[in-house]
Amino acid sequence: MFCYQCQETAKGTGCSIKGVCGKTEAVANLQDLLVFVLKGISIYAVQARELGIVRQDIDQFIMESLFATITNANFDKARFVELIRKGLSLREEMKQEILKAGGVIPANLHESATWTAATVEEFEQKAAKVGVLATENQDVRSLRELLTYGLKGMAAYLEHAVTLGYHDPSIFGFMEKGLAAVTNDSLSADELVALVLEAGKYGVEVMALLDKANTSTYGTPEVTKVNIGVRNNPGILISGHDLKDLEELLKQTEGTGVDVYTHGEMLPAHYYPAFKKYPHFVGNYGNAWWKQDKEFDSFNGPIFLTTNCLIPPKDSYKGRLFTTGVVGYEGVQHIPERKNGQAKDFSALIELAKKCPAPTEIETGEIVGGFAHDQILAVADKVVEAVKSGAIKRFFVMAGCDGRMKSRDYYTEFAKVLPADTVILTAGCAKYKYNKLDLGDIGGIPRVLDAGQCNDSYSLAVTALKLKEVFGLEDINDLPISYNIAWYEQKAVIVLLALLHLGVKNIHLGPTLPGFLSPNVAKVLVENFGIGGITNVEDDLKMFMGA
Ligand code: SF4
Ligand code: SF3
Repeated sequence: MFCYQCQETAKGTGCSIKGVCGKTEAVANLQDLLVFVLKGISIYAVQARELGIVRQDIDQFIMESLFATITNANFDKARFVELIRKGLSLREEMKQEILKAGGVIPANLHESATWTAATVEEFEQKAAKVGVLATENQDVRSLRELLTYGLKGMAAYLEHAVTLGYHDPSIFGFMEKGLAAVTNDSLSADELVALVLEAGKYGVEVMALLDKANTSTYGTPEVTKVNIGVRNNPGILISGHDLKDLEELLKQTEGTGVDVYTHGEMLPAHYYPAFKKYPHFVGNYGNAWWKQDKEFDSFNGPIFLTTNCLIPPKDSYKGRLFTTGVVGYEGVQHIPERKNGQAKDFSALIELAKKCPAPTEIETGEIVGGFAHDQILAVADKVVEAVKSGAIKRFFVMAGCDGRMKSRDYYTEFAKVLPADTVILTAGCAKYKYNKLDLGDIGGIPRVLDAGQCNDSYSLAVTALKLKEVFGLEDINDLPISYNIAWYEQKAVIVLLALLHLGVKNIHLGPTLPGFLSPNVAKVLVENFGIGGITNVEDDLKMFMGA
């Protein structure tokens, strides 16, 4: 195996024996083979699209499969075998559609479009040969993987929008174009760079689509205080990013005496009006994903993972863990998909919850969030005034992911030393590094403004664009906004590419730069976009404040 798609990759260069995330060699290889098969399907899908043929089921298969390969989503070997089998058969169907429409299948297609096999042994043999290292040139490999990881993040966000009934054929089209492109040896480095940047454009579009899906379905996020303590009833803990799963769980638990708590990236669900009406939707339990091995233990009741980030479960709570959608882990109960428009069935979780003790309290108090674009724009006058009067000197976008590494304490320290006339704009699970610090407010504007999940980084971009307009500036980079972003998995890659597309420069990425950036590709990002890493709190603060 060789995997370097996330920030915690072994030695910053690549996991080659077992994933730091817990992914086994067998699963890592099968994920590579699945992506290989998706590339083959995409080669046909691009040709089919030119002939006016679109197969929605195939588009969605590609999207879901890409999502399943993101960090901490699925560790279940059998699931990948099943997806590879289905992929091979859909690839054949796509090919037949082209032939039926009078299309001609070109000779010398990439192997991903022609290779086929049926047994798990054959899959495993092939899987070991089609991974990241199959591309020999370091820079080409780096660009191909950068694009692929951006597509994985895009697929994840698109899946949430599609679940809520929001589609955009052009995003599917780009995903397939990108996957087909990474098989094309005749593309130059410049052409690959152009595709990476184009991914950023679709990154903005997919986040806008998801924003529309979420707000049209569940209302506009409101400034909300979220309880972080517990009550005495049994509870179900829901984690991940899928709001539809939450909606159905809340409906089915109503009146059962079972409370519902959020964990990790589900925290922002509390900001949506549609979920406020449930009195048994109690609060948020715990912190970011990587603390789940302790927090799932002390929660005492069933835990429901709707998307990443899952970590290999401890035996002490494995029997209380449930997955759904693209998430999976061998031996963990999986809630099946919706059929014929029917809701998922959560009765197993509810019955189990009733037999479990109430959660053990690990914290008390409240945190505040819900500062998505509408809320910030509603107080835009106040914000503009505060900037003009000098009460707010600078905004710091500190969005992205949290993670295990000790070096991420940097972000807590950084938040603590930021001058009192600065405001943090956050989104994603990165917020847990500073959302429980008492950083106060500036004339009623809290110093940590949480927009929501990582996809709500879009909200931060909308806010920046609006401020640019209000201040009558030509360039988004003339705003008093600095970007000190923490990344971990591939959704952060698409968020980064989206910000680059919007023209944001001088983004600092930490705690380390991606292992998949070759020195030359990193140089392109530094020279064209001023991307940088982080050093230490003191020096970085001086640098950001322009001292
Ligand atoms: Fe390693 Fe990250 Fe890949 Fe897991 S996802 S195998 S930790 S690089
Ligand atoms: Fe976190 Fe996994 Fe990225 Fe959605 S839950 S931000 S890491």
